This record gives sequence, structure tokens and C-alpha cells, in this order.
Amino acid sequence: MENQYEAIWKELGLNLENHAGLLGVLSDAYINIYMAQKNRPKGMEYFDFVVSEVHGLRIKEVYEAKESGRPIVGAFCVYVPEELVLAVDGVCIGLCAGAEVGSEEAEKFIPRNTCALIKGFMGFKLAGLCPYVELTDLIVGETTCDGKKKAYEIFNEITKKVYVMEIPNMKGPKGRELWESEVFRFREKMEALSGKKVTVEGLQKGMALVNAKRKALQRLSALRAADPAPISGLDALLVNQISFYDDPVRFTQMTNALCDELEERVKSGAGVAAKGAKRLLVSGSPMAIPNWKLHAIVEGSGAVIVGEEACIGERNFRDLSDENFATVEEGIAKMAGRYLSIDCACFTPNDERLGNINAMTGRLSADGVIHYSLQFCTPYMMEAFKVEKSVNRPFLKIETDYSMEDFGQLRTRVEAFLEIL
Ligand code: BJ8
Repeated sequence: MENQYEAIWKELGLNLENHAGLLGVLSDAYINIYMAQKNRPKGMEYFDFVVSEVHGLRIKEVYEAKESGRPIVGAFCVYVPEELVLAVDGVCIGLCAGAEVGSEEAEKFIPRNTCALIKGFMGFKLAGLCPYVELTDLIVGETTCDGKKKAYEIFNEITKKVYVMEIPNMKGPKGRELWESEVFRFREKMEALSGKKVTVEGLQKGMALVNAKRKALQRLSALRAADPAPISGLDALLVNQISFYDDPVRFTQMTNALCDELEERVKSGAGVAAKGAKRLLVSGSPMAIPNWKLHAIVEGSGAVIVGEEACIGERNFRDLSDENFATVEEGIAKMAGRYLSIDCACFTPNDERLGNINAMTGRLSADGVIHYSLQFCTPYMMEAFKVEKSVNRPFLKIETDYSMEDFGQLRTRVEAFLEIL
């Protein structure tokens, strides 16, 4: 029987055979990793549904938004100001890929020794597997790490719709000035794309939507401080991954409903792991959906992950935008400042990240820190040196990719680490 979304996939030019294979693998992995967990909150049913419809219902919604004239903007970095996309009634979708797909295709354009995240997004596009990329009117890149910067040049040759924001390397006055001017340039880009002006009301509405989403994620993060943890790291990671592509209003509502349930769990002392189970903070490169490998290993070994110091995690929602402003210029300048406080390892120096990691380990009562870098992710691999020196907890450094080849080896290392905690 033809899938009800097949007509859309065909129209978007997906490779239907490969796509069916991908959905099959994704569904098996989800059943094995997610549905095998015990004692999950009932509120996770919504997020299970979203995953089951990742290339279905959500694609239909974005497709219909596009048909109605709303601009669809794809992004790969938490530096891209979603507020400005929403200010002109656009839809913003995170395009990072967390699976090893289309590597052979990708390696025709980029070196083998490229991080899995870059290879993943190139591979998904080249293998005809990503309906989101096909639906975008604009793909926003940024000058963060060298790999991404150069990959966007090639991605633009392939897609013809990449726009790059220049992100400074340092946060001094000149860097701030450059970044602010880039956010203003992005405003112009969004106005040209949508044919709408960014107004004070539009910007405030965009900020209110994004801030509400961030507040719901902050609430979830705070609840994970309880012992026993009311939610697994796997489930919390999934909520964070979904925050990048779900409808922001519905996502916020459902995350808050999940948090209401978790609050009740905390009050009654109920949790997903036994009280006193080892608690870990994961810090480093982003884990895009469906990258669940490390969390599955750690939680399969009896510990619980209580926080992600990463862009798919705390770095995405730690700070809110200031909604009090009288002019668009004032609002954008304030918002630019909020974005520049993000502590990505692409900046030098990046000492605020060390403080943030230590604040998280304290607040979440983490017994240890696992530093996670994707292979060839130089910024995070390098910064691990300073992180290790600064954390006052047992520390394990991992470098991996999206393949399952090192699963057993990683499990052995994680188990040995848990024993010394
Ligand atoms: S703000 S972390 S989302 S740049 S994993 S592609 S860094 S080699 S994703 Fe990132 Fe923005 Fe920074 Fe966050 Fe390069 Fe590393 Fe690959 Fe990475």
C-alpha cells in the first residue's frame, strides 16, 4: 500500500527506495533503544509520535506552510536567530543529521576525515533522503568550524540556496560589532525572502515563541536535578532533538505537560533509575537526531545521564532574549548580545564554557563528566584538554562517530568509568 505521504516525497524528489530503507532502520533503532526503556513518563507518548511522523505529518505541515507562502528556513547552528524567521511568519527547521547515511556520496565532495555531522547532512541530501532540505527556501550556514565553513560552499553548489552568516572567532568589541551587523543583515535577508517587514510586534512575537520554548526546556533541565531522576537522559535528549523541527507552539505545550508530570514524579520520589544511581553529565559536540549511541550505552549500563552541555541541550536554551525594547533596532541589538553569549568551542578563548560545565555538574549533582567529541571535530577535541583540567569530577573523554562499530568498545570504557565513580 502506498504510504500516505509518498506523493509529497515523490514531488520533493526523494529516492523512495533508500528512503523506505532509512525509515525502517530508524524505526527498528527506536523500538530497540527507546521502547525498551522501563517506567517512561506518559508524556513521552507525544514525542514517540513525533518520531514516528518525522518524515510524515511534520513534513506535510511544513509542505502546507510553504504552499501558503510562508518561507521555510533551514539551519545547522544555534547561532541562527530563529526569532527573526518567526518575526516574518517563517518556519525554522534544524537540518543537522545524526545518522551515517550517504557517506559514499558525501565523500565524493568532501574528505573522508570530516566530522560525522557534516558528512551526515551532505549524505542525506546527496542520497535523496532529506525532505526538510528539499522544502527549504533558504539554508543558513555560518562561519563556525572550518569543516562547516568549507562544506557550505559545496552545499551551495549542490542546493543553490545557502546563505552564510559570519560569526567572529573572538568576543571582543570588534567581534560584537561584526556579529551585530550580521544579525541586521540577516533581518534584511528575511525581509527580502518573505516580502514582509520585521516590525516591533513581529519581533516580539517571534521572541515570545522562542523564549517560551527555551523556558520549557529549562524547566525540563531543572527537573533532572532530582534524585531519582524523573526522566532518562535518552528521553530528555529526544525532547531536545525534537525542539529543532517541531512546531514551536505545540512543542512548548507538550514539553510543559511532560514537565507537569515530572514534577509529580519528583514530589512522590518516583524516577526512572533507582535513587542513588550514578549520574553523569555529557559535554561536547552536538548529538543530532537519531544519534542516541552514547546515551544508550550509559543508561544500558545502569547509570543515568542528567544533562547535556551541548547545542542539542543546555547551550540552546540557557539564555533568553530580552523582550523589552521599543524599536526593531534595539530588539535586534539585544538579541545579538544574547546569541554571542553562547559558549561554542569555535570561539577563542571560550572560558565561559568551563564555568558553565562546573555550574551544571553542581546543580545536577553529577558524579562524573563524559566529554563527547565527534571524530575530526577539532574545536571540541581540543577544548577537552581545558575541560578536563577544570572539572572537579571524574572525567572520561570519548571520540566517536555515527557508526556502531565501536559500540562494544565504548561500552567497556563506560562500564570501567562507572566502576570508579
Ligand atoms: S554553536 S557546536 S551548533 S557550530 S561537530 S560541524 S563544530 S566539526 S556543530 Fe555547532 Fe553551532 Fe558550535 Fe553549536 Fe564542526 Fe564539530 Fe562537526 Fe560541529
